[in-house]
Amino acid sequence: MEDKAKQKKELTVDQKIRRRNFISFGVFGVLSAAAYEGWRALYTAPKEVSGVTSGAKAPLRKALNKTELFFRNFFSNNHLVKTYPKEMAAKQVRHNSDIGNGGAAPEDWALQVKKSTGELLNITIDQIKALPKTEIVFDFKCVEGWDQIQYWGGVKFIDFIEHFGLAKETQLNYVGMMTPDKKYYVGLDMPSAVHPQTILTYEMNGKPLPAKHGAPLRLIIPVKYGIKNLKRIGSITFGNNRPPDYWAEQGYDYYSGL
Ligand SMILES: Nc1nc2c(c(=O)[nH]1)N[C@H]1C(S)=C(S)[C@@H](COP(=O)(O)O)O[C@H]1N2
Ligand SMILES: [Mo]
Repeated sequence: MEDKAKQKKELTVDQKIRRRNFISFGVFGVLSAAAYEGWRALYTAPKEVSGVTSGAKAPLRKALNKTELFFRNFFSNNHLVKTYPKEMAAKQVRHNSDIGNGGAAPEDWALQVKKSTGELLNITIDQIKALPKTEIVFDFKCVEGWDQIQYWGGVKFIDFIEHFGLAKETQLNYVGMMTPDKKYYVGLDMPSAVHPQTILTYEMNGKPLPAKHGAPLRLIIPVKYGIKNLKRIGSITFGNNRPPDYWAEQGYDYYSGL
């Protein structure tokens, strides 16, 4: 009697296992079909046709555009470097190393920009000064351990980008900048380069930029340490690989963010 009952019970357990298996495989099948359908929907989705991102599948592009919007908002609203009133800016501005800084007079200077198509732009200082001016007073920090509140003026890098038709280049990961003699150079991640406080600078304390501070054009990038604030910019390039970086080659942090 007891044995039979036990046998019956075991059978029930066995049946239960079989039923579980059936359900598991059923669920697996349904999910697989759904995944396949999802993939097919994406595969057959129309490509985005407009502008710089044409070729990407539209639903994917939509997600990317969302991400971009998120970052734009993130940087413009939540990650601005602290600024100060002009009265607090140092009158005697500190001066540091001058690798690659100096050379031909501003009249003989031109900024060379290499587009992703390979096309070269030669931009004069007057063309840059004709764009809307932005000023900033912030705490400049050098990795050597000093900092100073300084007052700079120029054109926002993002305004420069838009004016000279370089929007497509901002889809790439990095910006590289070099002195005209290529002796000092920096690599910048794109989000920091297009940050609203990143400025191509031609004024200091409301006057033309002095030679020792990088005339006629230097970079002021408040989200980075001083080492990235290249004096006397000669060329600008864009790419997905890290551009060479003078101090990173000496073992300093490539990102050098604050
Ligand atoms: N061309 C060039 N840019 C440069 C440097 C340099 O040696 N050469 N030094 C960097 C460093 S380490 C700092 S702290 C700042 C100093 O800028 P300043 O001389 O205007 O204070 O410039 C940066 N940009
Ligand atoms: Mo520095």
